Order: sequence, then C-alpha cells, then structure tokens
Amino acid sequence: MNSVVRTTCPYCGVGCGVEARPAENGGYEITGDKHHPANFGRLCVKGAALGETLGLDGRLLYPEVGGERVSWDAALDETANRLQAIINEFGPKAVAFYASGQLLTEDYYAANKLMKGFIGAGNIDTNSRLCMSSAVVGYKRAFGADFVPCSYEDLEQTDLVILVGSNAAWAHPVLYQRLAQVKKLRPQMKVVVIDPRRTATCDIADLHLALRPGSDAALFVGLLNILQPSLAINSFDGQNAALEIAAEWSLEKCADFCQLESAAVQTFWQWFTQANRAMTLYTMGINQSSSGSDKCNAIINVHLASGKIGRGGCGPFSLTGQPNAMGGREVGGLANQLACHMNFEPADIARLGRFWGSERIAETPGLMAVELFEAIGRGEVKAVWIMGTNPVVSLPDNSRVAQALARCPLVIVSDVVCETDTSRFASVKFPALAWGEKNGTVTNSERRISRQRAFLPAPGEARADWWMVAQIARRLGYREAFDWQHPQQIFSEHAALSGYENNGTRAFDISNLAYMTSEQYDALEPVRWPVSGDAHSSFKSWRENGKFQLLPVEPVLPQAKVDHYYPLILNSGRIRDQWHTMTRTGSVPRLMQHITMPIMEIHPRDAKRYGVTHEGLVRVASRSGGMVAKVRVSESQLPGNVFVPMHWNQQFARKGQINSLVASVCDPHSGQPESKQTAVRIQRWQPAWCGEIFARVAIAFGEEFHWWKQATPGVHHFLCAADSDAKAWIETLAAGRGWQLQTACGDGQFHHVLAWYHGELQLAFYSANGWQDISAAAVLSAFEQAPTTASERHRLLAGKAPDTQPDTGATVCSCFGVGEKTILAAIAGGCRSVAQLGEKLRCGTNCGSCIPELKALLK
Ligand SMILES: Nc1nc2c(c(=O)[nH]1)N[C@H]1C(S)=C(S)[C@@H](COP(=O)(O)OP(=O)(O)OC[C@H]3O[C@@H](n4cnc5c(=O)[nH]c(N)nc54)[C@H](O)[C@@H]3O)O[C@H]1N2
Ligand SMILES: Nc1nc2c(c(=O)[nH]1)N[C@H]1C(S)=C(S)[C@@H](COP(=O)(O)OP(=O)(O)OC[C@H]3O[C@@H](n4cnc5c(=O)[nH]c(N)nc54)[C@H](O)[C@@H]3O)O[C@H]1N2
Ligand code: SF4
Ligand SMILES: [Mo]
Repeated sequence: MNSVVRTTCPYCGVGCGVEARPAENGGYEITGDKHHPANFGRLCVKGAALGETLGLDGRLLYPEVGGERVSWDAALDETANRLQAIINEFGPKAVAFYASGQLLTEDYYAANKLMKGFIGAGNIDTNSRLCMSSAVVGYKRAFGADFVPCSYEDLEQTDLVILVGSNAAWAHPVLYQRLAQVKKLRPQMKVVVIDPRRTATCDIADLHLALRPGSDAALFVGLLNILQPSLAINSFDGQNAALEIAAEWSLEKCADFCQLESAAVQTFWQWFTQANRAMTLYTMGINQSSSGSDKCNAIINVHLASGKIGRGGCGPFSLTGQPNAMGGREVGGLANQLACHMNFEPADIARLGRFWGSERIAETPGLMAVELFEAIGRGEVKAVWIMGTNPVVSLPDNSRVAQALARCPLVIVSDVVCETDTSRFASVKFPALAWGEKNGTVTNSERRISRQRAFLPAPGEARADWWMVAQIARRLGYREAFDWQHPQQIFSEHAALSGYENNGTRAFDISNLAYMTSEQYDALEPVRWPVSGDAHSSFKSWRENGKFQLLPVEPVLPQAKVDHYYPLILNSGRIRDQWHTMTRTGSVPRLMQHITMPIMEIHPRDAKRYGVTHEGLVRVASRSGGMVAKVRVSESQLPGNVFVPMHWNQQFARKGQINSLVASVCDPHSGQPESKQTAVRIQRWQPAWCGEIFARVAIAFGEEFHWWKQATPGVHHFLCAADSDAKAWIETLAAGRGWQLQTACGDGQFHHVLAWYHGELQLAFYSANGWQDISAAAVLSAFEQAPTTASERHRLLAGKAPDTQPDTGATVCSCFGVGEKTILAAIAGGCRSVAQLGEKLRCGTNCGSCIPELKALLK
C-alpha cells in the first residue's frame, strides 16, 4: 500500500478525518484531511502524533491461553468450549461481554448480535456506561429517542455557547478551536463556561461560573423557572410538575446552592433568555454524576421551554467522548437497549427475532458495567469477554474490579497491547488489530459516520474484533448468522436493520446505506444521519410523532460528602496529551512531556492549610483506597477541591490510579458512576529522596518505591521516590555487573551516579531531597554516544546539558516541542503576545491547544 489513505482519528468524538502518507523513513506521515467536514484539515496534538504510535513494541501479536502462546484455532476452540460449558450449566446470564466505544461499528454490532441475539442474555455493556449513558437517558426521556439535535456547524450560527462540565480545549480540541475561531470572528457571540475548575476552556469565556461541585442542576432548574411565563400551557408532557419544582428555585436559592454570586447567575440567565440562539455543550462534568441523567434533562428542559432547539445555532449538545461512542448507541451496545434504537419491548424483541432469524433474543436488560463487575465478584457471572477497554483502570473502586476478575473462571481479553492492568487477569488473550490496521466505520458526536481504513498490514496474528466474535459464534453453533467475510457485509446488515419495519418509528435509519458494494463502502464519504435532510428538520418531524417531555428535576448534591476525616472533594478528568489508560499515548515521548506524572491540583489556601507545597509529593486517600501525586498549587482550583488526572495506572506508576479512590456510586437511571466527586484527605509525603533514573537494563522496583514511567526511546526511564537509602539501592543494582561507578554526593543533599561499562553509559541516576532539573535530552544523547572529555562527563554527572545544548524546560507546545524555558526567554526578549511567540518559536501555530498556557506564561 503506497498511496495516501484517508481515514479517521481513533481518539476523541470530534471524529477528525486524517490522511496517512508513507514517509521516507519507512513510517507514516499523518495530516488532517482538508475535505473532512469534522475538522477541515485541522488536527490536535494527539491526532498529529498518530504516526508515532504505529510501532509494534508492547503489542499483543499472538493468541494466548493461560499465558502460553497457542494457535488461533486452539484459542477459539478452547474459549468456545468453556463458554458453552458455562452456558449449559448456569444459563446464558452467567456470561457477559464488556465492550467499548472504541470498537468499530462492525465489531460492536457483531458482539451485540451474539450476546443479545444468540446467547440470549442482555449482558453486554460497555465503557460508554462510564461516559455517555446519562446523556442517552436524558435524550430518551425528553424526545423518546436517543436523538442528538445539534451539529458542529450550529456553532457558526449561535449567539451563546454554554460549555458545562466540559474542558473542550483539552478533550475536544479541534471542535474547541473551531469555536475559538467563531469567537474571534464574531466577538459578540457569548461563551459561558460552567466548571468548578478554571480550565484552559475558560480562555475564550465571557463568564466562568466556578460552581460548587455537582450543583449544576440548580442553574438550569432556576432558569426554567424564569422561562415559565413564555411557555404555552401543556406544550409538553410533565410540564406542570417540572414548573412546580422550578418555581421553588429562586435566584437566591440557586446562587446559594451553587455557591455562586447571585449577579453571576443572573447574568447567565439573562444572556440565555435574551439570546435568539443558544447551544449548551455538555460532557463528563454533567454525565459522571449520581444524578447525571436528571442534569441532562434539566439542560434539555430549558432548550425545549425556550424554543432554542430544532433550528440552526440551537440545542442541547452532548459531546461524545470516544471515537465511536455514538456508533455504540446506534448498534445498541448498552445492556438496557436492543439494536438500532430498539428497546426491550415485545414488538421490538419479535422484530429482531425475525430479522436475525433467532428465537433466543434477550428479553430483559442485562447488567450495567458496575453491577456487572459486582456480579462477577459474587460469582454469578462466570465468564466475561472484555473488548477494547481497560476496566481495572477505568471503573470506580478498581481494587474490587481486580478482585472480581481474579475470581472469575473465564476472563477473555481482546486488546492491542500485551500488558495492561486488566490483561493480567486474562485466561485468554486475543490480539486485536489496532488503528491503521483495522477497517470499518465510526460515528462522531454530530452523528457523522466516517470510515476508518487500514493502511498497514495485520502484524503477527492480530485479527479484527468482529472476526473473533464471528469465529466464536460459529463455534457456538451460529454459523449462518455470523458468516461474514468482510466488514462491509456487517455494515450492510446493520444499515438494513436500522430501516427494517421502521416507517419513521425509530430516529436512527441509515437503510439507504445498506446495499453498498464493497467498492462503494471503501469509497464511502463521511455521511451524517438522518441521511435524508438536515438534523433540524428531521428533529422537527420527529417531534410531530409524539409529545416531548419536560422532566421534573429536583436538584440534589453529589452523594460524596466531605466530613472531618475526608474534608476535600476530589475531581478527576483528562489532560491535554494523554488518552485514557495511556496504552497508546503513554509511549510517545512528546505526549509524555507535557505532564510527566500524576499531579494533584490544589488551591493555595488549601495547600497552606494542609501543609503541602508546590512540586512536593502528597498522599491522597479516600475510604476506598489511596494514591500518590505531585502537588500543583493553582488558583484555578476552588478551595475545598482537588483535581487529579484519570490516566495513570499500574503500567505507568506505582499507586497512581485515581479509581482506587472513587466509590462505585451510580446514577439510578443510567448506571453511570459519580466519577467526578469523591471525598478525600491529603497528607504531605516527604520521601527520603526523589530521583530520576535512566538505564539500559530493566529495573525492578521494590514495594518501598514509588515510580513513574517516562516515554524515552531506547532506555528505561523513571521518576522515582522512596524512604529507603538511594545509595544502597544503586549499589545493589550495580552489583556483579562489572560497572564502573562515577558518583557525586553533596552532604546528603544529593546523590548522583553514572555507571560505565567498556566506555558505554549503562545507567544514570540522580537523587536529591527534592526534584531536580535533569536534562533528559543530554542523558539520552550520552546513551547514544558517550561523552569523551572529563568535563563533559562532569556536566553529565550533574544532569546538565552540554554548553552547546540549551535546556528548554517542560514541553508546552507538543506539536513543535517548544519548552517553557524557551518561551520565557522569548518573553523576556520582548515577545508580548501569542502571535509574536508563534512567529518567533512556532509554538501555538499548529493545533492551538497550548494557547491558553502561552497566555498564562505571558501573564
Ligand atoms: N486529551 C484527551 N481528550 C479526550 C479523552 C482523553 O482521554 N484525553 N477522552 C475522551 C473521552 S472518552 C471523553 S468522555 C471526553 C471527556 O471530555 P470532558 O468531559 O471535557 O473531560 P473531563 O476532563 O473528564 O471533564 C470535564 C470537566 O468537568 C469538570 N467537572 C467536574 N465536576 C464538575 C461539576 O460538578 N460540574 C461541572 N459543570 N463540571 C465539573 C472538570 O473539572 C473538568 O474540567 O474527552 C475525550 N477526549
Ligand atoms: N475517575 C474517572 N474514571 C473514569 C473517567 C473519569 O473521568 N474519571 N472517565 C471514564 C470514561 S468517560 C471513559 S470513556 C473510560 C475510558 O476507559 P477505558 O476504556 O478503560 O480506557 P482505554 O485506555 O481507552 O481502554 C481501551 C483499551 O482497548 C485497547 N485497544 C485499543 N484499540 C483497540 C482495538 O482496536 N481493539 C481492541 N480489542 N482493543 C483496543 C487499548 O490498548 C486499551 O487497553 O474511563 C472512565 N473512567
Ligand atoms: S480533536 Fe479528537 S478526533 Fe480530532 S485529532 Fe484531536 S483527538 Fe483526534
Ligand atoms: Mo468517555
């Protein structure tokens, strides 16, 4: 394959089109697809770094059973036999699939069909439960369908954008840049950000409401109250009850509940009522809540009541997180839905039975993610197939998840990487095709279906996820229903089902894509559903089908409550350059340089109160577990709140996992966990030493260490800290290897060691009683080519860059690798604006996601 391949980014729900072009070095150059309507050529830093994730290091390439490599036939036969035995003995509900919004639609459709259509249980759920499930409940309760009534181009027509619980600048960067562009061209368009933290997204905000965590519903219920006079009687089901509650939420009560100034709340409400067009973009700060579904409805209510829906520039827009979260909703991958927007109702069950030719369609919803792992822990579910997700990292109270998997008789894991926190518990491992190798479709936030196309050959014996499912299905006796040879056949079947006996009764209908040839499928241009007509007019005609509902919402606070022992609320979320559990992004050097270890952001007042210092280490503990992080003192936090990234796990750190702290408290309607609020306490940890180690040989850390893996090519590189003796540790590590040690010790203040073997650098270790500024670039080049003069070796022992190699500091702009020190020097040298910095250093001129940080440095 030599020419340019047009495909779709595998990260966030913006769904950007990318082009992969063979590069001269044998790799691939990845650029934005100028013709793709989601991004028109733009990419963020994660998308732009895709070419750096294509290596096969750490990949799972062969099937394994019980930790031993076996042939595909052996692995599939063994798995199918064991599944069948469990089903025979304990019934279909004793097995479950736990899938992912990162599977392709074809993979997802196949898994859902096997579980709900042929094994005959509802037990397939997905990581979208942790992500989108409250949003789905919100739409379904309001409109009777999971219908997202907005598209990206609405941003270009709106007068007011409210971002609530969304850090789009980091989590949906290309969409955010599009919004920033609109704001630049039309400064009169107002932007309101509602988030307890001051995030990079606030950079373009006219108003930032830093509300009390979890209190959002009050802002929208109070707003509904002031919209009441303009509402015609009985326009909506539930209207009276909704308005009755709203009438109790006066401005003062709302401001008090949210701990905001009344004037700020009033401004927000005034802007909303006065704007002709308004959009509310909402994500995890809303969904990941024990009352997330109600919050979604509180948002939808104000759009319905004000008529700011069903026309350009208007509407409640839940942004999807994962690349195919929407595709999962279409195929019905959640345990409480059937395929293609059908529900567990007799007519739908019978219809699916006719279409699939099966008499075993599941008749009741299956277990939702958190419940599912609880049932595994109790031994009720005896086999689980985990596909494309890493639940031991991402589910709340993850030590219980690990315990459950440890007890589970059959754990099947399909993944692209070999070692994950979850795959440690696998009885069977299936090697999946990764991005660039797999072939199929994904649907983005605005319901746009795009092709992911392969441009690389399958490595080792990796296979498509749909293929594995079909192979197991055939072995379970369902050959005919799973006799696909190509993803196009699956897509056709899915599209045909969407139109089957539909007649306008189900919003999701892509049946005109059902009869494509494989050439047409390969050439499929990005297409948005409803495929006929625009979203707003389809939404209007959908509305004529039935009455919409104003759901009565009573605002409540999170279930997590602070007390004397656990006095702080812990918030969690994304950082700019990492993706989830880091299996792909964690090994890309330039994505690791922005934030190198778990940080805990804390307000200066609290830092003082709890005796923690900027850059120092801290232990964070909840009633469920604990972690260690590096303190970042920041005015962007509210007092009483701390924030930790969600990404770190046991492959990248010892005790860096947020979900060892988060409790498994869920929304009763959606089953979505309250991942954004946990009561914690913190305690300063002053280890005997902090350090940094680089080595040619693998390093084993004992239990007494904390370590944080770095993505440095060619060497093992860690940050580390411990209460034990650093000197003794290095001596043990070096013992018997014939290394020549060169050391520098300063009065117990620091201890540096270089280890040489036949003139080659083997190890470089730098410890001190605080973090030091070590030039990783200098150490790395010494591993490639050992310094020759004594003075060069001395500089290396000090951890300093050679005179010729400037130290640039922590990376701020990952696109062009521009460091903080370089930027500060340019500012000192006269640069006064982001534009001037861009001209001089190029920083901020590509994806733009570092612009908020550049502005902060300029300040
Ligand atoms: N870089 C990067 N981008 C990603 C991902 C990634 O891993 N890395 N993952 C993708 C996925 S799957 C998802 S779901 C999206 C998530 O996208 P976002 O939801 O934008 O990301 P988060 O950082 O999880 O949370 C958003 C914000 O919610 C705020 N928040 C916390 N509690 C509250 C509250 O009570 N009220 C309000 N209003 N806000 C609150 C947090 O402070 C945080 O700034 O990102 C997608 N994009
Ligand atoms: N505390 C807290 N917890 C959270 C969140 C939070 O904000 N705070 N956010 C939640 C949200 S919104 C989400 S979406 C989840 C995400 O959490 P996860 O879904 O657990 O995270 P990922 O790292 O995306 O896991 C994907 C796995 O699939 C593998 N993989 C990649 N490509 C393929 C493929 O093509 N096929 C197969 N079979 N495997 C593949 C990857 O190597 C990886 O192991 O985390 C949730 N957990
Ligand atoms: S914005 Fe999302 S889809 Fe677009 S390049 Fe970045 S990660 Fe990929
Ligand atoms: Mo997500």
